[in-house]
Amino acid sequence: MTTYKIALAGNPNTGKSTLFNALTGLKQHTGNWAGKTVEIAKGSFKFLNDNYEIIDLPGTYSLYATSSDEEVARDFILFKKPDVTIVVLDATALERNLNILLQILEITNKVIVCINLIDEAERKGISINDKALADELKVPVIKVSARNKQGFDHLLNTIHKFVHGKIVTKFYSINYSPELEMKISQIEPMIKKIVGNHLPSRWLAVQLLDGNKDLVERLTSHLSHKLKEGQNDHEAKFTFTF
Ligand SMILES: Nc1nc2c(ncn2[C@@H]2O[C@H](COP(=O)(O)OP(=O)(O)O)[C@@H](O)[C@H]2O)c(=O)[nH]1
Ligand SMILES: [Mg+2]
Repeated sequence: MTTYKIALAGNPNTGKSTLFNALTGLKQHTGNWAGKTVEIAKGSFKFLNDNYEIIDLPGTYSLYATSSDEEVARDFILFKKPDVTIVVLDATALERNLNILLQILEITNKVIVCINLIDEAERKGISINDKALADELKVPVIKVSARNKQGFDHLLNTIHKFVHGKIVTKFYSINYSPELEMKISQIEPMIKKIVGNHLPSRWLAVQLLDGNKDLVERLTSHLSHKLKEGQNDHEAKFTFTF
């Protein structure tokens, strides 16, 4: 039985924990992210002969890592490389939720969008064109109500297809200004030489151009740790303490 890793990410109050609880039931526990006071819940469930380990990341409005919550959410997606990151959006405030979605789509190409609180949206007369969003972003978009377990079959089957390679998605490239795009095209190949396909080189290029010093330090320690240990896997440094 293969175990796949799923991360739940999104703004606070979008129903991530409700979805997490509905999927995992009692198979869950909480712990702190290594060296941080940020609490994360971890749980598991089985579906069609596969085992899933699911992490309820702290809710954040961005991934700029200006708070511990944002740093933990970003580092998990970046270094733990979940097989799927489910970005949970609030159907009643979709526009406000798109910022975090785009940021995540620049960091990982393994995204399923889950539009939650669909019951509440329907009650308010809001209808969501999930197909248009899926076409635009080129990732699966599933409408659910975590509270009523509505849309779960669709969600679980999509996760199954995703981890078995039957759905393949790409990074979403935001087109920046010509000046920025030129700089990106100059430094991205150099970054790619160092990180290969392990880390998202275009996103890293943008972060470096943005002067994200914290990330440079993080990467330096990540890469030097990797060299020291002689390992090509990113597990050791970023662990949970339970
Ligand atoms: N109507 C409705 N409320 C929901 C749904 N999912 C979550 N909620 C409610 O939304 C609030 C925030 O949910 P929570 O899971 O704590 O969000 P989190 O901050 O993203 O973990 C709670 O009051 C939930 O009961 C849903 O599908 N429909
Ligand atoms: Mg929560």
